[in-house]
Amino acid sequence: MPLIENKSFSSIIKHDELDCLHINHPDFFAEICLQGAQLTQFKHRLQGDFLWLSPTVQYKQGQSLRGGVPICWPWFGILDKNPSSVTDCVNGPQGSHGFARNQCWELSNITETQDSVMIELTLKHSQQSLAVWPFKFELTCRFTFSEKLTIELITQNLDEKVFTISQALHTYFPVDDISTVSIHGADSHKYVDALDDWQIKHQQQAIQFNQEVDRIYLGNIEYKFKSEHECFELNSNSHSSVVWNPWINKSKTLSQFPDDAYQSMLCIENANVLDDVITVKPNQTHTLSMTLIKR
Ligand code: TA6
Repeated sequence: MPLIENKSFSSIIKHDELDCLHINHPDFFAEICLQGAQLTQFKHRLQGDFLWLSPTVQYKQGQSLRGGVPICWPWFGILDKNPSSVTDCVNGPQGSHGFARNQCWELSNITETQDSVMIELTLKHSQQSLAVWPFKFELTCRFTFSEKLTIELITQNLDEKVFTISQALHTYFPVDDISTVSIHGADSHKYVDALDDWQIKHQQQAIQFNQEVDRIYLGNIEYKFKSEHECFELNSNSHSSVVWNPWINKSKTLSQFPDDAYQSMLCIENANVLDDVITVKPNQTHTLSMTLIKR
């Protein structure tokens, strides 16, 4: 892989069945699996872990890893729960969260500086993808690592037809103890409760956890929550997001997930879903971006 040669901080290693990019910068460490362009670890010298990764994670071909930032594209969640503009683009019944997270992406750019590393991975249409989703596309994920984390998911329509997608950066965060976490920023926003017949509700105050939570929040939200005496701040350009913790019963059904792991993680997923789905015209692009800061 010529791109990786003569790089100061970046190298390719193998975890079980998967090739992973390791970034060993003096200030931070990051790991990205080429499968799914899935960021699995980002740890800063001073600020610690930005992400949660399952202690029982498996590096197997064709199977998303539990943790880090899975990329859900070109549909989010259960396909049939999407607007018809999204489901009409998909051939036949398909699994949750699209196919991008299970495909092998190409490493397309590495830029290293004294203070940061920028990595780009790219996924293009294939015979396999065209059978499921009959559109030509180029999907690029750009990671910028420094004292913060920025991720940009760029969809380019290479087809003659318009298409509509739902998508999410499905980020797993580490927490000391889920029962003590309060997530701020969503106060007074509407949300769809995926666990209560998809009813629309209003978030009164901070989001707290004493049961399974699986909610789609509407509008643009700047999330903040505390863990390990540090404050996580998550911003995005999207107008929908998902907050999820599986709690006790759902945890027992999840792959690569110890029964008690719900106590030390939560997901906040910057997304384009429901009324916020994205229609991309031929030769146009759309970028879903997020920035994660720890203070
Ligand atoms: O984003 C929340 C969610 O849709 C949950 O309902 C749960 O299914 C989670 O994603 C994980 O999905 P996965 O397919 O990665 O196990």
